[in-house]
Amino acid sequence: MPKIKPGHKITTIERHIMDRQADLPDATGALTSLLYDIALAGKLIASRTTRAGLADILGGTGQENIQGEEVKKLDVYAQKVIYQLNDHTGRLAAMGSEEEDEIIPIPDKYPTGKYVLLFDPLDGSSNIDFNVSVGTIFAIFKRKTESGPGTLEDVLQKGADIVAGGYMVYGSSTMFVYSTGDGVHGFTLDPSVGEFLLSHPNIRLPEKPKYYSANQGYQSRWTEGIQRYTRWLRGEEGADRSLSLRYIGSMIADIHRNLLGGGVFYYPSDSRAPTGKLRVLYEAIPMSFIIEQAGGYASTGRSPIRDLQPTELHQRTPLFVGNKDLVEKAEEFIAKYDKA
Ligand code: AHM
Repeated sequence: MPKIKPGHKITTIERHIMDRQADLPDATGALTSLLYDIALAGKLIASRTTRAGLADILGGTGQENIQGEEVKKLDVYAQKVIYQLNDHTGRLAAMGSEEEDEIIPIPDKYPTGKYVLLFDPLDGSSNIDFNVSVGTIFAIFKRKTESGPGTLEDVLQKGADIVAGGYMVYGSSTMFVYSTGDGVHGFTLDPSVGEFLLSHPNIRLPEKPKYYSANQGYQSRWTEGIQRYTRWLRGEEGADRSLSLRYIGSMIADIHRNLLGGGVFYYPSDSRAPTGKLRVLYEAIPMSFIIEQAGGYASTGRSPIRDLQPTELHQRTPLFVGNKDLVEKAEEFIAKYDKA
């Protein structure tokens, strides 16, 4: 696991992002500032999630979001923080959030910019009441239209076109993990000074994976291909190794662990959810980008996530993400046993 050695120089997230900007001759600083504001949102959200058991913010708001799931109060807070830090900066043409049914426009009184920001403000929020790690996921694209308010065309982009993405995980420590296409870098929040410090430079998936992560409670709903694949991961079906099962049920935490320990996370389609559960734009694309930048691979089970062209804001997809050989094996089982 890549970790900073004692005595290594201390790099703040601001320094790290700025150093990367210096390598790009035509950079205007907009992306740098955007990433920095996302990190700031992460600090604000972390300060609430770590006090979730103390404040009167647990439980639902009584509203339902577009997915029909109960909205937790911390989701609402996280959504507001990210929006308010980004609506007026002139860097964005529009935003999209898992918590909002429509594209989020930039208010008329503020200028628009060249990027769009898509985010899941608090992934895994059904776990908050149980003190389980949750997180924020984000994806940044360049707008497609020339100017004016951002449109659906600007936000419905393929993973292959992502400019930057990553996540913040609010766990035993808060981490910010991001990529701008030159590898994956992880920072740990030092809460005593409020700074994200580089703790995991150039993260690469370990070559020998340890874990497989899926909700095996749904096994009876899975196709034959997925059931056989799962048995293969457990050392059956002709496999020459077996992996340990780890499933938190909070995607960021599951994928983050597998990023550092090696493994595969999958949330397939099943007889009740024919398109899977996870959202293309807010979950699959950014998490797949991180894993691929760390040397892994992400697939729908039949084709690369990065080639998937979303046609709806809240589109869902089956997702297989992790070490390349493990994800390719899923594609093999699906191609062999499941009808397209
Ligand atoms: P959410 O948007 O309600 O937070 O749902 C997304 C979460 C993921 O973090 C996680 O991987 C998955 O739902 C768990 O689903 P399940 O409980 O069906 O295993």
